[in-house]
Amino acid sequence: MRNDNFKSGFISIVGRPNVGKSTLLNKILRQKIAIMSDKPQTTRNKIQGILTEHDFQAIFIDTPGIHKPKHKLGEFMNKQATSTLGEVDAILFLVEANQEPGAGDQYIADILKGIKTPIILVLNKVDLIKKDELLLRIDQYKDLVDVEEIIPLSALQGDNVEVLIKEIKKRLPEGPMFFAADQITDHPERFVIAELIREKVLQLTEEEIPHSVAVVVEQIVEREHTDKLFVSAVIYTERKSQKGILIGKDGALLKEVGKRARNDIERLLGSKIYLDLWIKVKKDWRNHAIDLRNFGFHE
Ligand code: GDP
Ligand code: K
Ligand code: MG
Repeated sequence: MRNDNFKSGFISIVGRPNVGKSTLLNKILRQKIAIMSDKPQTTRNKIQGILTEHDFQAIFIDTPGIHKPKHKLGEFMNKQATSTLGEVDAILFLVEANQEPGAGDQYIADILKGIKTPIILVLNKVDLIKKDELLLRIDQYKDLVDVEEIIPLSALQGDNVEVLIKEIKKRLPEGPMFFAADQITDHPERFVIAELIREKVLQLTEEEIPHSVAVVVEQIVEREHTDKLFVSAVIYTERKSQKGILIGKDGALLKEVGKRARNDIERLLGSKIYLDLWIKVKKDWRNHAIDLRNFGFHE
């Protein structure tokens, strides 16, 4: 790949809960992955998604503390948010076009006021309103904070998302490819979670089973109308007989694996989860390089 004039940089997406941040990110990343939650995380500046095109790479990062905290952590959280937002190349401030500005929007706007980073105001959910209503909303939102650009769009339907991507690209400085072109997230939790599940299988089985098992976490997604994260994983075995053993009498063994793993995963993610476990037979997976790569083993 030619690297002359390649651009790269970091983008924060902020907005109160349910304005459509996750939906927008999925759309920007062309729904290759469902994106993780904004549940409390120990890591700062968590990478949520990476968009790479031939001439740029935009890295979307999570901003800790941008949701109004319920406890007295307020000031500390605000400082964290402020320093992160000051370091990125652009901020997408998402609001809902079908509603007037509320206290949640104001809270975020107040944090943004002290920050020099260019802000793009994204009026999401325009599919829910009429055109004259949009003009009114633009008028109501434009004074919340100084913005460089106002982009009405529908994250759900994808309208105008390409325009937003162009605006993002404009604000990226020249820079290297930080991540491989096919990498869309840096989500080490996936691998840790897979290992936790495999560990429970090892605890609960004997003999040949442990060596013939591989675990792949397929999804870690936020579900609407629930606080739980939905985690789905597949336990691969090499033979049908092993699948039977792993399921156990009336499904008892698999249930126990799930129960133990769920506890650990909840602690890891700091969030309640729903764990969806499947067992699949994949003959000789250990001998197939391509499978190994899919399972997250790299030379
Ligand atoms: P987040 O909490 O900011 O990450 O919001 P989500 O992405 O989880 O979206 C919250 C809700 O708004 C979901 O039910 C989405 O389907 C819905 N939503 C997101 N974007 C749009 C949009 O452009 N139009 C409509 N009608 N609904 C949307
Ligand atoms: K949500
Ligand atoms: Mg979200």
